[in-house]
Amino acid sequence: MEDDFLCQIRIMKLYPMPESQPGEHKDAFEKAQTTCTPIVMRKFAQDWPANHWTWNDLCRGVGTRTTGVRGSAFANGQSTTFFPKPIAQKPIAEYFKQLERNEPSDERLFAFNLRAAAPGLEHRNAARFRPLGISVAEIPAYFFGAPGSDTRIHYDFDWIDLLLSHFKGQKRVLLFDQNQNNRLYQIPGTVHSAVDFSQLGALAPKFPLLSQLEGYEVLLEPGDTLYIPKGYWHHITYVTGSFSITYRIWPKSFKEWLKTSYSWITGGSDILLNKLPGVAAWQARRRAAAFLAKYGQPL
Ligand SMILES: O=C(O)CCC(=O)C(=O)O
Repeated sequence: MEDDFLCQIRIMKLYPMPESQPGEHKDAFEKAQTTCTPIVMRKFAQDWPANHWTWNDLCRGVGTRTTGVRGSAFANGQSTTFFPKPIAQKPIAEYFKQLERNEPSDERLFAFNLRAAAPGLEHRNAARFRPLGISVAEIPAYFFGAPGSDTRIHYDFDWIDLLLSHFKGQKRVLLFDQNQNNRLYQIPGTVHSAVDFSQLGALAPKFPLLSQLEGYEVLLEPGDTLYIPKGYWHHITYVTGSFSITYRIWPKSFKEWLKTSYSWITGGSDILLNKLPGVAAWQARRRAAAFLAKYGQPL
């Protein structure tokens, strides 16, 4: 993983994420949101219940429930709303124990509803954002990962501001703004890049524009909250077994509401359409042709 990290900083230009310390968060966040610049608010979620759960609390909370764990598998040509498919079914507590032992693997829980799986734990945090002057949707979207697993680089299709609060171990996050779309080899009509960031060493010669890429890099520690402005690409590498929860900030203006609602409608139709026979393959062919026309190389 260290090699992967060194490889990323060698290939592209990565700046340290702007950050704020306790006591500075409100002003720093307001400025960040106004300028659409990311910021890591150190220790913002330090006092949240989730920051005090032990792996045992989590295991007890989920009891004997099982779930499908997802892998880091990277495949091109997926639809905009692509959701990684489970690679194995297993008892959730068994998976948490693997994370506690820091066993390297590809296994992740992506946008996982821990509130449904462990209803006895305290999941409500929306009110904790009020000091920042914002309101967030109380959706329990948790992200768990084993050391070495990664979340494919993408931006969220609903074009909304995100707050990622992190717990337990460490994860490394890279962020890139929308000016970097071409340098990231965005697959036309999707929120995905053609570049598998976990294989950069091998892939860099195939994607020369990566050398012009500029973005931010941060190592999240337990209790940190990262503000990811709408449209920012994110790539996440789990350094140790850890988890986060992401909150979506309700849009403030009518125009923003329209854009987010439109994205949900188009995203929802995309999911439904892709279930029809032949549609996913037809869309993949169209995207491959558009990619070839744009970058002069096959997807
Ligand atoms: O932390 C992760 O693994 C993924 C987070 C993410 O993609 C999101 O919050 O949109």
